[in-house]
Order: sequence, then structure tokens, then C-alpha cells
Amino acid sequence: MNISQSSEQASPTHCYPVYPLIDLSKPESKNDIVEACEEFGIFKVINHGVPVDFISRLESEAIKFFSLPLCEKERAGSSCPFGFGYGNKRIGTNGDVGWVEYLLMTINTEIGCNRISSIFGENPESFRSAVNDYLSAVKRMACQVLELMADGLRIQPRNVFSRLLMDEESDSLFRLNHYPPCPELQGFSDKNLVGFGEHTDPQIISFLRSNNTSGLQISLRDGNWISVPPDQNSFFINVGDSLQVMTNGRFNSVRHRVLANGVKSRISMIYFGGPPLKEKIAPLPSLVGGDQKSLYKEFTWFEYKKSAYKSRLADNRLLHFERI
Ligand code: GA4
Repeated sequence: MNISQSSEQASPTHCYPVYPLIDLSKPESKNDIVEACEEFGIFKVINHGVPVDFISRLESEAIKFFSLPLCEKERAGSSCPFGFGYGNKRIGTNGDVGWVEYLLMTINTEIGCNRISSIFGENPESFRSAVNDYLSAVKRMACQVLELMADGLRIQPRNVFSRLLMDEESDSLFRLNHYPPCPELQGFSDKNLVGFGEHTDPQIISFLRSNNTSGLQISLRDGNWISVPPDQNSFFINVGDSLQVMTNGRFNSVRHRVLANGVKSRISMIYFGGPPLKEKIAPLPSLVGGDQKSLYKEFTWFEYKKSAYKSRLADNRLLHFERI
């Protein structure tokens, strides 16, 4: 791919060590989580309880998969309208491109499972079990984090957010991304190539883990971009649009992007926790009233997802759902 075709010129970045670090083994972390979601919409967690072995098994499966010849990876490609399966450079279905290849999987449906078997033609079982073990541990952590969040916001019941991800109809996704090193960037510290363009995640919350290669950046409220130093032993958790709505704008669905690297491969794995399709998303009653007017119209997750998949990556998807 030609750099000049694929890279939108990324705006200048700053590198402050600012994003919050949360230790999940400390019960008082609930207040820090709320503060982090208000201020940044992203935080890093340690003592997350996801076994190192689950992480390294999945990372090796991912490396094995991305090392296959293109034609074999393409066997996991899909004709599904939402673009599940293997993807290369094209992101979504509306013309976005990036310096990335990926596997996108639904989690709770048969379709997701069937695709996994077609993805690892030779060895589906080891791949499937690596994904399942990893996801069951990440979901446990997700539940803990979302309940701490409700506690920190003083909202009852404390499963108000976590029940949406634990529901057996939860519309959650899992994504493995591979950002290959781009030789044309080597030796040019001033050149940027967009791996995955700026966007917010439409779901409730996302749990990202990567290898030790940099690339992730977040946009601060003032519009400046900052780099998030990689940490392969931690998780980065970010607020999605649906959680921004449920908290009536108190939490910030963080705009983020990934820049490609000239030398090292970046591998990331992201669990996107989404609600069931029929779930109504609206500001929680306890967060509106008095001075706090509801900022968003109610919508079902199905409606929001449909509108998100018609948008371009960088669009502000919540605009259509704001109350005027
Ligand atoms: C961003 C978050 C997830 O990666 C994703 C992405 C999806 C895709 O890659 O197909 C979208 C993007 C994401 C938001 C707007 C639409 C849909 C690409 C795109 C242009 C899987 C998701 O759910 O929304």
C-alpha cells in the first residue's frame, strides 16, 4: 500500500504520562474509575485477574494466523454485511482504510462460532479454546469493573451496566488486530501512517490488550492527541458511546486511533462489550432530573448499531441522538 494513499495526515501528538492507572485489587478503585471515565474515558488496569497463560496462548494463535499466506487468511473473510471474518486494510463498509489486518468475531452467536472453525482450518480447536478461555476471564473482569463503576456512581442495582454484557443475548464483539511494520516509515520520525483511523467505539465499554508495540493514541477534550505507552501486562479500558449516553454525558466516549510503526508489529486484542440488540439505551433515571436534563433520545442498540454501520469511522455518531 502506498503511504500517500493511505495516511490521512495525522495531527501532531503530545506525550504526557496522564491517563489513570487503576489497581483492581483495591476496593477504593471505584472512585478512581469514575474520575477516569469523566476526565479521559480511558484507564489502564493492573491486577486484572486474567491469567498470563490465557493471554500468551491467544497471542501466539493470533501471530500464527496473521503469518499465514494471504489466500489462507482470506478463507476466513466474509460476505456478511457487517464485515466479520478476516479483513485487510478496509475497515467497515463505507470506504475507510488503514494499515491493519484483522479478525472480527461475534461472540454469542452461532455465526461467530462457525467462523472460528473456518478461520483456523488446520487447528480450529486450539484457536477456539484460546479465544474462549481469554474471553471468559476478560468478561469476569468486565463485570467487576462495571459493578465498581455503578458503585462509584452510587447507582443501584450495581449490575445496571454489567447485566447488559452478561445477558446471553449481549451483542459483543471480539477483534484481533495486526499492524504490520511499514518499511516506508523507517528512519522518518516525522512521518505518520494511520493504522486505524480516529473513532469512538459504539458499544458500552471496550477492553484492549496489546503486545509491547506503541501506536495507540487518545484525543483529549482540548483536541490534542496523546500517545498511550504500550504495556503488555495491563488492560486499557475505554468508555463507548452507549455508556456515554447511559451516564447522560458524564462519562466520555474517548476518541482514539492507532498509528503504524516502521519497525515492529503491533498485535492487539479487543473485547467490545455490547448490550442485547433489543435493549433500550437512554440516560439512567438516577442521572437525570433537577438541573440535569436528559441529553440524549432513547434508542435501541439495534437502531444505534444500524446507524453506526452506515457512518464513516471518524463521524460523531451520537450527534443524531442528541436532544436539541
Ligand atoms: C469501531 C469499534 C469496533 O472496532 C467495530 C468497528 C466497526 C468495523 O470495523 O466494522 C466500524 C467502527 C467500529 C465504527 C463505525 C463503523 C463500524 C467501522 C465503521 C466505519 C467493530 C464497531 O463495532 O464499530
